[in-house]
Amino acid sequence: MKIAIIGAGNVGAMTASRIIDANLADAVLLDVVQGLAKGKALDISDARPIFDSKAAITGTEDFSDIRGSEIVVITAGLARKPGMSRDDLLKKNSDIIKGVSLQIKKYCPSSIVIAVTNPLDVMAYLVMKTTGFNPKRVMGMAGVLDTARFINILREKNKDIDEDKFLMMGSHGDTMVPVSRSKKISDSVFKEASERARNRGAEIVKYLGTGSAYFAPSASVFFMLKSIIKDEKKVMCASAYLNGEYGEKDVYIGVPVILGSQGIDKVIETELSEQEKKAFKESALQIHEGISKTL
Ligand code: A3D
Repeated sequence: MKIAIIGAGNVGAMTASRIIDANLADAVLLDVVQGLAKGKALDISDARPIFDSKAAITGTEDFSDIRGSEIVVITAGLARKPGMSRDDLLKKNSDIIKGVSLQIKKYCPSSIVIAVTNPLDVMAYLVMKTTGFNPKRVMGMAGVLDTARFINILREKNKDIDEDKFLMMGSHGDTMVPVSRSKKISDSVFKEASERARNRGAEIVKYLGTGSAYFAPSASVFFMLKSIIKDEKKVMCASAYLNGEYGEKDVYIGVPVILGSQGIDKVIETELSEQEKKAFKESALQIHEGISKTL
C-alpha cells in the first residue's frame, strides 16, 4: 500500500511521520518547495530502526512520483495566520487544490482522496469536482479532529463522560454543529465546551504566532487512513458528499460516516433536534456560498 501526501508542511510531514512510525504503509511526500519533501522524508526514514518500521518513504517535487498511490492526502496550501478566517484562505487554496486534483486524476485515477486543506468542506467538494471521482472516494478530514477537541475539553469537566454520545457535525468553521446525546452533562457545560471546541483552532493559532495546529490534525488523518487500509469500517465524522441525506444536495459537509477500504461506505443519518437541524442547514448554506465563489 502506497500513500501520497501532497504538501510537506506541518500537517503533511507529521502525517507521514505517523504513517512510517506505525509501519502502516509506504509513503511519498510531495511539496513544491525544492528539497523540502526530500529532506523531511530522509529525517522521517531515519526513525524507522527506532520504531522497527519497514515502511518506505521518499520525498519529491515531481507529481509523476505519486503514481500508483492508493490513497492521497492533500495538505497543500496555506495555513491560517493570526486573525485570518478559514474563508480568507478560500481563493488562494482553491487554485492550489484544482491544480493538485488534476495531477491526482492523472497519476492516481483509482485512489481514495482525503482533503485537509482549508476551507475544508469547500476544498473537498473542489477535489471531487475536479477529479471527477466517485464522491465515496473523496472526503475531508475535520470531524474526527473537531469531535476529539470537543471530547477532550469535556473530559476536563467530567472524566467519565460517555464519549460515543458526542459529535461535531456541519462545516469545519464557525458554523460547526455540536451534537450531544449524553445525559451526563448540563446544558451550560455543553454550551461552553462547544464554544471552546469551535474556537480551538484559532486559540492554537494565536499562541503559535505562525502556522496552525498539526499534532491532533495529523492524528485524525492517521485514524482515517487506518480505517481505510485495514477496512475497519469505523464510524467517525468526516466531510462527505450529500445527495439528499439530511435534506442537503451537492455539498460536502461534516456528518457521521462508516469508513472502509472503498472509502465512505455509508453516510449515517442520525436523528437531529429542530435546533440542530436549523444549525446544520445554516452551516450547509455557508458551504454552498463558499463553493459558488470558487466555480
Ligand atoms: P504548511 O505547514 O504551510 O504546509 C503547507 C505546504 O503546502 C507548504 O509546505 C507548501 O509549500 C505546500 N504547497 C503549497 N502549494 C502546493 C502545491 N501546489 N503542491 C504541493 N505542495 C504545495 O500548512 P499546514 O501543514 O499546517 O496546513 C496545511 C493545510 O491544512 C492548510 O490549509 C491548513 O489550514 C489545513 N488544516 C486543516 C485542518 C482541518 O482540520 C481541516 C487542520 C490543520 C490544518
